Amino acid sequence: MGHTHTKEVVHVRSPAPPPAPPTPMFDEPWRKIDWGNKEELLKMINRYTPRHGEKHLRVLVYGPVGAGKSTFINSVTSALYERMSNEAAANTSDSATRSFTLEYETHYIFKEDSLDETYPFVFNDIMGLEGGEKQGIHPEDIKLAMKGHVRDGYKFNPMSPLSEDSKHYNPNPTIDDQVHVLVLMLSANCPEIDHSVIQKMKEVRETARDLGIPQIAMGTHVDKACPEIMKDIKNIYRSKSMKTNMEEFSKAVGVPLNCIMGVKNYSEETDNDADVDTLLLIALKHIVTNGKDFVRKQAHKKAHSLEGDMSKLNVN
Ligand SMILES: Nc1nc2c(ncn2[C@@H]2O[C@H](COP(=O)(O)OP(=O)(O)OP(=O)(O)O)[C@@H](O)[C@H]2O)c(=O)[nH]1
Ligand SMILES: [Mg+2]
Repeated sequence: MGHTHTKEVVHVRSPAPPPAPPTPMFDEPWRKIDWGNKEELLKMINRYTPRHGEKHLRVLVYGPVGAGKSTFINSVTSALYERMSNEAAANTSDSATRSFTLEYETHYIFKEDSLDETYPFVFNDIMGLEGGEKQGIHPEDIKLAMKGHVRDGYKFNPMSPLSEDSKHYNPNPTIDDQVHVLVLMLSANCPEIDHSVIQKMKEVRETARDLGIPQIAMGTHVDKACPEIMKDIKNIYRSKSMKTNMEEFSKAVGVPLNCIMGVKNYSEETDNDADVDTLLLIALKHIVTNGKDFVRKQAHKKAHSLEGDMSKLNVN
């Protein structure tokens, strides 16, 4: 019997990629969230009724291009409605470098099943901040908006701020035209912010401080910032990278850590998620309580200065 030679076939496979290192996580979350407490949050939000002469609280949302400002307004509305809402036009791409929102617009949130009743808070959406002198919203326009000088429909011009002779300039803003809460929105998935954008934010924050307007910051895109958060949003305050991210964010923009909140906006979902809603409603609750305190303080100050004026009148 002769030898038969069988050819050995060797399958060459590319080596398996090394397993990804585990994402470092805290055993206990560094910030406690009462998941599944939506009803209580909704009650607290609904408890606010305007009582110092204001019709509503005005919330101004600002931040770099693509941070999720317009999507946040939609997401908060979706959390209140418990169904998706797309009130503010948001970008379909999350890697845009130019602002998608170009006009000043006030978003009213109608109560479900009501034709004309709205929630006592409104959101103003604006153009995104961009690096460089001639791009993105002019920081002066954000300051004018805070003081209530900007009318809806104003198309932002990166080259120059709104001028007093424009039809969109409101020379006599009322308490309802003024901003009561300033919300800075940054993507937690964007490791570096352009130096000139930081500078512009600083300018805006200083004006808000001088006007006494409360400031809150939000870290969006948390799902994209950490795989464990992507798997389960309840890991948001267990992820070590997220905490580092928020601490760096706090240092870079000068907002204390306890004024920064993480949120995941609705970007591709068709249905609500109770945990995503919880984070959005916690953010809204902070916005409303801060705005309420500010309006009360303003009313108190005004009453006291009037009292002072009256006593001067009595003396003379
Ligand atoms: N995965 C994820 N995507 C988000 C989140 N927030 C926003 N996005 C997406 O990011 C993109 C930009 O969102 P926008 O809301 O248009 O951002 P913006 O801040 O209004 O941007 P400008 O108007 O251009 O300044 C959109 O494609 C959103 O769907 C988030 O929390 N998670
Ligand atoms: Mg926008």
